[in-house]
Amino acid sequence: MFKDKKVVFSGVQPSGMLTLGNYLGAIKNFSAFSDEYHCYYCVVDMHAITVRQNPAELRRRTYDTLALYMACGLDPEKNVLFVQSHVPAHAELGWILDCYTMFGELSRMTQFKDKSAKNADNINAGLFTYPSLMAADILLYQTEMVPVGNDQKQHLELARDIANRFNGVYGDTFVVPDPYIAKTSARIMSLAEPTKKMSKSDENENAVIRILDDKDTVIRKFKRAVTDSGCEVCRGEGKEGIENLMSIYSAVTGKSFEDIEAEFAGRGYGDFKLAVGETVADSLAGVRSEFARLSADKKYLEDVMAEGAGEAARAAQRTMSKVRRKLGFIEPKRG
Ligand code: AQP
Repeated sequence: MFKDKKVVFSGVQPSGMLTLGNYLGAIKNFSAFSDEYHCYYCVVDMHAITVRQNPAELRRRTYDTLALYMACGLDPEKNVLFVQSHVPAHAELGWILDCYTMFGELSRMTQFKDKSAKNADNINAGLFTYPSLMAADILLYQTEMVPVGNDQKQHLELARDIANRFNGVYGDTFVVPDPYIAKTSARIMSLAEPTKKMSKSDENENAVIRILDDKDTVIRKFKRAVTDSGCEVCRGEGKEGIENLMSIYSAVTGKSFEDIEAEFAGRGYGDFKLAVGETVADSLAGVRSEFARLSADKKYLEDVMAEGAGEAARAAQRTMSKVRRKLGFIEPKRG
């Protein structure tokens, strides 16, 4: 499929119905790379089980996430779309990289601290070593660039450190990846608590816009969004709620913050919230209808998964042969 192109890799966990944060911070940017790069986009189900999942829901969300990738514009002819657990090399390299990742480094990861606080009864080893599996996901494909939201920046820096450490011991093995972080949509905040990131696993439905929410729901959630007691649409101390809505509106329309301030000068929050709601809902309408079409065809989704896993596994094997050789493992004879 690809020749002489640099590699892009990214993934999304099927840990809930995807949010506007996942869309604007990550998926919406994926298709921009499809022509110039070899793109691997993965549904990272192995990461999702670091938090307890209902098996039937995990299975359904894995299909749904793949369908959403395509509904958001990822053409399986131009991108390798696959499911992480279908390519066992992720787990294999994940273990190897665990042995090149320091306890102190993992202890400093803010996502581990946040998720341990949220899941105090299930602080498992996988939650702790999540970043070395994520490094494996990326390094397996000799990835140059990783489009992610701002919350993944720290994990990506660790992936770079792990790659450099391994390369330092064994000589050039892995490409050292760079993050690609969109400017205005890098961190979409919760509509209920605008100092907190919008997360798909948030239990408060009013805090989260789901990509598949219908128009009325989107508008209702934006109308309820927590703001402040003022009325001016602008950034400033204590205006995190309005700033979040401005970032969302800017990401969807391409307008600058100055243009948005001018457009809503003297019009109050009600008007602004309605405009954000309508604009977001309209921008997602095409994704919703395409998702409905694709998700009805399970056989097609399974064909895409199988094709993607085959292609990904071949690329992953090239890296694994190199890694095994460098480590001193005996390459197994293939029968
Ligand atoms: N609020 C956000 N703003 C911008 N980008 C975001 N991303 C997530 N939330 C926001 C980006 O979406 C991609 C996929 O995320 P993930 O599935 O790997 O897990 P996450 O970062 O932990 O996302 P969630 O929604 O918060 O999931 P849960 O609730 O399961 O933990 C990543 O590129 C991420 O940066």
